[in-house]
Amino acid sequence: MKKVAVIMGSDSDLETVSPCMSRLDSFSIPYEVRIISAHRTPEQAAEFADQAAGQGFGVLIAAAGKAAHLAGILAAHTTLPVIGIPIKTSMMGGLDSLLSVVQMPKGVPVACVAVDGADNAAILAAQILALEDPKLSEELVRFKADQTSQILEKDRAVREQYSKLS
Ligand code: RP5
Repeated sequence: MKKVAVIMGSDSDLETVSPCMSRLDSFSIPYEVRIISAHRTPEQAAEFADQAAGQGFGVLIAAAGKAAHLAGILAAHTTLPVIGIPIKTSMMGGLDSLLSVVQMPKGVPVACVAVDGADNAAILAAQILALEDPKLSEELVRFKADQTSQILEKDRAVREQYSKLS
């Protein structure tokens, strides 16, 4: 199976990004984690993306906050799919990061998950890799079915506990 790169702009993003690694673990997807900054280590960002396809990566996940250009700079240097995670910020609650990730110019797409959406980034990466991996595809079907069962059970419990029918 191809690897996922989980790249963050700063070690201050690590706690927010860690659910991404947990979810990739749950699907037994191999991954590498890096701290590479679009602004502080721009050469490393370009070099990583330039070489990623040749090094066995299938999807790049890029988490960054504020002027969050990491996903964009990676996407500029690869044809692999890039998923951006906008990180919540103290000043604008992550709206700054969200717009920086999502407003890519025509020709250089980045898939953007929710602010702090590390878990969804991993699930989306799994869905991309599953296109060429029937076993992973089956795991995703099971994952969705489990999720549905859990919500149905919560619905049953809340109806039982709170409904007043007379
Ligand atoms: C971005 O700026 C990082 O991705 C981080 O979310 C934010 C703040 O970085 P630090 O100043 O905490 O290193 O580049």
